[in-house]
Amino acid sequence: MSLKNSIKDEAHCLGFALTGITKPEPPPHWQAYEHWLTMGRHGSMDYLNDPRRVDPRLVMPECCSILMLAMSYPGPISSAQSTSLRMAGRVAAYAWGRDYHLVLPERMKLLTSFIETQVGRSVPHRWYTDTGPLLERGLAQRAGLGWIGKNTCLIHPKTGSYFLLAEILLGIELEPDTPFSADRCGTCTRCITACPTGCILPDRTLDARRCLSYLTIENKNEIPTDLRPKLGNRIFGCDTCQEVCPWNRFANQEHDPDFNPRAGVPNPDLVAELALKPQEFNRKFKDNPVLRSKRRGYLRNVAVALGNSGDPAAFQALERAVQDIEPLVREHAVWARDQIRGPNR
Ligand code: B12
Ligand code: SF4
Ligand code: SF4
Repeated sequence: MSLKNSIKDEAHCLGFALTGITKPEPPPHWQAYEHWLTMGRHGSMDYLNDPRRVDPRLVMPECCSILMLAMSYPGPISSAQSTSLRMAGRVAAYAWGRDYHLVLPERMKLLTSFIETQVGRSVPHRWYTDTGPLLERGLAQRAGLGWIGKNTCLIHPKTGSYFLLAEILLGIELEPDTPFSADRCGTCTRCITACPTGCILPDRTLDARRCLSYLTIENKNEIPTDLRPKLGNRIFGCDTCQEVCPWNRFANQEHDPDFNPRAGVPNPDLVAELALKPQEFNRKFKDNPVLRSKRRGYLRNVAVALGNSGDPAAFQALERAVQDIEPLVREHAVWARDQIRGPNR
């Protein structure tokens, strides 16, 4: 078996659903990324403004090949989106289990050791999953993992889009795979119609400043008041543009067990979440992606979701949160309380 095929086989054994090789050249459509930055559509994510993102050789000059990898997580269609709770929140499916920033590097470490054993010497390498200055979707498309849909997600015809990307930059030559050149979106526009804030743009990018994933995770400050009602009961991330995608309906639902939903994470009781003390929050979300939003970001979102419920049963919990130790939580709790009782009483 060729080195490339044995690496791919090992990657599958380690839980990667998709694999592909590409060259360390600027990804296709990198101009779209530069235009996106110029328009300020990245919001406060200043780390994205990094010239290395358009050229992987600036990240690792001795890189000869990039091994692109994808690992599946359970899609919201497959399990726990239904709940009998009166006021339940909704957490994006990628964040139901163990944090992928922990899971994927562990597997890439094992894969790199395997590669070095096969080659018989140490191989210069770097691995990333969301953590490096690379345009992962563009590189994955060129490595043959799928196409970039109108919702801007990378989609594979059999695996759908509920997966996370990672890559190992390698100092060895491997034959590149054929890019995934087809566009399987066709005339479909479901994601554009379903997006609650209308932030999906016609050039396969989106205005992150209006995306609920950005507003509930990356944004560390106040959520603009006109967008708060759009959150509905989403308290961490948003899956809407993937949930409506027909390619996810028939996708293979196998996923890595590390991403199995943890009890109380996918659809938590909003009133209970708003009462989480700092230590309780840290304990509940240990090794889970929600931890990265910190208690103040998470409770900010929970308060907005309770306000959006319009349910008087949320009133007392919000009254308590108006006294929270975090100013960010207090401000959103005041807004949410006013959604329920009206502002002037
Ligand atoms: C910043 C960021 C975000 C931002 C902005 C997202 C965006 N669409 O730009 C926010 C916070 C909103 C976000 C949200 C989410 N994210 Co995010 N995010 C990133 C990050 C760190 C950078 C993306 C980026 O550079 N955006 C700028 C745009 C311009 O670049 P791009 O997304 O790569 O888009 C390409 C297309 O626009 C394409 N293009 C432009 N014009 C054209 C024209 C044609 C014809 C074609 C084919 C392509 C094309 O070129 C661009 C450059 O290659 C990546 C990791 C990484 N390092 O790449 C993860 C990443 C994209 N996110 C990921 C995930 C899982 C999510 C969420 C699903 C999480 C959630 N459930 O809430 C949502 C999905 C929202 C969505 N529809 O994109 C995964 C995506 C996996 C996949 N299957 O695609 C990634 C790859 C992380 C990872 N390692 O797995 N994310
Ligand atoms: S993640 Fe939600 S808000 Fe963001 S583009 Fe998709 S549907 Fe719209
Ligand atoms: S919902 Fe339709 S248009 Fe949007 S990404 Fe999926 S197939 Fe493409």
